[in-house]
Amino acid sequence: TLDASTDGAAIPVADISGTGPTRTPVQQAMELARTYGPIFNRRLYGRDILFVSDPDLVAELADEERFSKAVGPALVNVREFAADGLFTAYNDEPNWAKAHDILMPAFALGSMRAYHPVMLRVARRVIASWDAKANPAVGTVGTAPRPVEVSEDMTRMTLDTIGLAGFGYDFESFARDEPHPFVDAMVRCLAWSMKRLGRKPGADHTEEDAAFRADADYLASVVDEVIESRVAADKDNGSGDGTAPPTSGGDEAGNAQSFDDLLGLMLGAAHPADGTTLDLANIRNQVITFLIAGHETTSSALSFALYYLVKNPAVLRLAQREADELWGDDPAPEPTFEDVNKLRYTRQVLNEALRLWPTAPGFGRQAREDTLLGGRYPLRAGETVTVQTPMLHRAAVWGDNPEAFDPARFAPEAEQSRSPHAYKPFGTGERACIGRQFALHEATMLLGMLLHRYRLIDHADYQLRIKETLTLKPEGFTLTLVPRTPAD
Ligand code: MNH
Repeated sequence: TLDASTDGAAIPVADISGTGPTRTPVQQAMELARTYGPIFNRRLYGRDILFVSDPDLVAELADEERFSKAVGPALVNVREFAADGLFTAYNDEPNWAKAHDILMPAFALGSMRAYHPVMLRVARRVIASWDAKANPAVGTVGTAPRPVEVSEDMTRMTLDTIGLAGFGYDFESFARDEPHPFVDAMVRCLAWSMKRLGRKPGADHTEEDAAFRADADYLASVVDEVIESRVAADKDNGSGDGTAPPTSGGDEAGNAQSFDDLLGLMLGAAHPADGTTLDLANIRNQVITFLIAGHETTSSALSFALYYLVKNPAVLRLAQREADELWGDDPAPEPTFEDVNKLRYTRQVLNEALRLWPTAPGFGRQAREDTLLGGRYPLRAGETVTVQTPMLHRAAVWGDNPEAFDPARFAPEAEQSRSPHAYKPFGTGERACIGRQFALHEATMLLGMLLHRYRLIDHADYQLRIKETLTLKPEGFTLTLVPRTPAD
């Protein structure tokens, strides 16, 4: 395939067949990049993945005239349960453009205003849960605060948010001691998709595949419940045409949803150009796609941000000061939509966390025609390249100490002087993340509220351990909390 026998330059080959796949292929590929450089072929049992992390090469890969999204081997596996949903649809599958056009208005900047009340309502669930652990109940005075499981609680928050904001469905994750079963089944489906990439030819995987099928069927059954509960609510509202918002009477926080949420759009809206709607099979695929894409990566981004904050007290101080400037000593402020946009430094904290650990740690691009990447690496039409974002985000343009956590890298002046192609946590081009503003609004608000309210105590001197299931998340990260006083 790609070697010095062509006219182009040789691409190093890192053959890992001897050691076999690991449980942490992303971190392993980062090590390989440190050895082999910013372009290399990782070979496993004769199958190659071409990794690229050089900003100039990535700038080329981002050129939509020459390259487009590749649904690479990992996403082909995800298609087993998300099929032609937005994330995993092939570029030329008609349902991609159709769903994209119908759903885009729900992700325009202005729509975030409509999601704000729901996001706030769920943020308050985190605080109620953390308060209970920070302040041991009366009668237990003197007992130590109980630790919170950070990744699990961030997942409760983001799952409830996408459920309510997208579909008017309440997963009620904070009322459960264990994560909602949807989360476990989803994580196993993602892990199956990842492990399947490392299969040794000829080995028997019947059992794993049967377990995967059962999980995928369960996910589909949750989706059916989400859709059915909406259709039932619409009937109760006397509309019956699928277009009525789910909570037209307003929810417990008194915020009426006056816009069509994702499900409302999909069930009711006609395509702006041709007047057709999405079919039910595709709507199911979109619901499962949004329930997964809409919570898993945002949750982990928040967990990484909290991890770096407790390890960097000076940064934590700055972020706390920003929240304090907005909300003063009020222990229970009512953040407005505008407030969240003012949390600039807090947003930089999230950007920086996503630089070091982009929670969707790569994306695929494919050549539209035969081409030479960087003027020297030959690629054939259709050939897939994986942009290795964790290493792109540590390239020389990030300075001498790329491992240092420093949100000042995302100050406006710093951003202007850096190539936009050095930072791609949300992918690129027309297939880039549709939920970016949604994720950042939700995460920035919660982070601001948490920092304003609590002192975060790294009681166990947590050492970062990253769990990989296609996505990345800190594993076993716990904190204890002490309510802040004005003196803090
Ligand atoms: Mn999201 C695509 C990362 C939050 C819904 N997302 C992508 C891609 C990346 C990504 C990278 C591009 C993948 C590719 O090129 O193959 N997404 C993130 C990260 C966060 C995130 C790091 C949070 C932080 N994403 C969200 C949220 C939603 C969402 C929140 C929904 C509410 N993302 C999507 C969808 C796509 C996508 C849908 C596919 C878009 C398309 O191809 O049209």
